[in-house]
Amino acid sequence: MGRFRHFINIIILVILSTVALRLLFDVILALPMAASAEARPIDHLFNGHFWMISFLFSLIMVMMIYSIFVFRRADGDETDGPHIHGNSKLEITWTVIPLMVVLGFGVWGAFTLNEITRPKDGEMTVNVTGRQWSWSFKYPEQGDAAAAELVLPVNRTIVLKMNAEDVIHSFWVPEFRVKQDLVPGRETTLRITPTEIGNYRLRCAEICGQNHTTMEADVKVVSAEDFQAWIEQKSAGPSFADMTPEERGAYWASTEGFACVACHTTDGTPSAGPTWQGLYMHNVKLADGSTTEANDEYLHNSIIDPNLQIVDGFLPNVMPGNFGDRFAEREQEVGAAEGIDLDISADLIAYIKSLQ
Ligand code: HEC
Ligand SMILES: [Cu+2]
Repeated sequence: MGRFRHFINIIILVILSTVALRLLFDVILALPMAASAEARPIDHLFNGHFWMISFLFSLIMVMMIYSIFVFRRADGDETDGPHIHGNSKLEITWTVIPLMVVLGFGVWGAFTLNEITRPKDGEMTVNVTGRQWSWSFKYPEQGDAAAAELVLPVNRTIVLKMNAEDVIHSFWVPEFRVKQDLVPGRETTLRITPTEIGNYRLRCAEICGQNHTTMEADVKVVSAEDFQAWIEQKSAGPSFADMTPEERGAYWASTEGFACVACHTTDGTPSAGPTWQGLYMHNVKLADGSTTEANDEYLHNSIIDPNLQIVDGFLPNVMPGNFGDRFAEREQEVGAAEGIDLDISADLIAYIKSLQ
């Protein structure tokens, strides 16, 4: 068999193997559905990479396996193989071609990044806050409506202005493809143009402590009319004056309020923080060995100044120390809107009291 035949055989095998691998990737590395305009150029880039990976793997494996079988030593052949001292032409080729390909992918990637991050017409801003271990969203163009779920109108570019309150988090909805870190002390932005109405899940993609895996939020892409209706209903908000202190406390503890539930349960199981079930007026063992009664004053101090007394078996500096300020801000907002005097800490204590 002439040299030429081996060439042809290898080329045919490499082509077949490349196509087969690329098709296999569609099954084993299948991407989730694409639900944003940004997903299209990114998926093209993925496609290019998948072809390149399939080709390179095939090129190396086909040549290796072909050689093992076709050029194996014949029975009784004890001679040495030929000595080869480099091949400049080959070496220049296998340096220059990969260099061009890598540069090509780099340029393609830069164009893609520019396309998905550049400002678009008719953008809408949503403020995103991430903290251990919850998300909250504010709509500054819709009267600062606040929510614990991210509701977005379809086919409109959304600019997420993102801030972290404690450590680095990362905003990631796989169906939107794009992903961006939230960094304490620095606002980061991310642009998304949702194209498919539906329900998705936001998850934090940066390991951020004990309850990192539960740092999720619902994402709903809805029609423009449904978005308007949702905003109107959100802006109306709950009427705090009509609620009992326990009801208000449950609301403050929820992800809609201050997300205490990211660390505290009401069913007896400890989480990052102690459970609230049966806490009120029971004895609490503290880390310094002493015991104290969980009365109103203790609970109030535990909420406003959590590092003052640490519960035995739990860590200091996990519970945020800024609830005092955040409560005062909210009390003022609600006070201005409803003309009532709120005491959020007292509401929370009333709620904890009810969890016997
Ligand atoms: C990021 C996690 C986290 C969040 C969010 C959080 N806590 Fe805590 N909490 C803790 C930890 C950890 C402790 C135990 C250590 C300590 O005593 O400070 C604790 C302790 C407490 C205690 C004392 C419990 C006991 O058994 O004596 C109370 C009361 C409390 N938190 C209330 C709240 C309230 C109210 C909120 C929401 C406004 C809240 N916490 C939000 C982590 C958290
Ligand atoms: Cu996180």
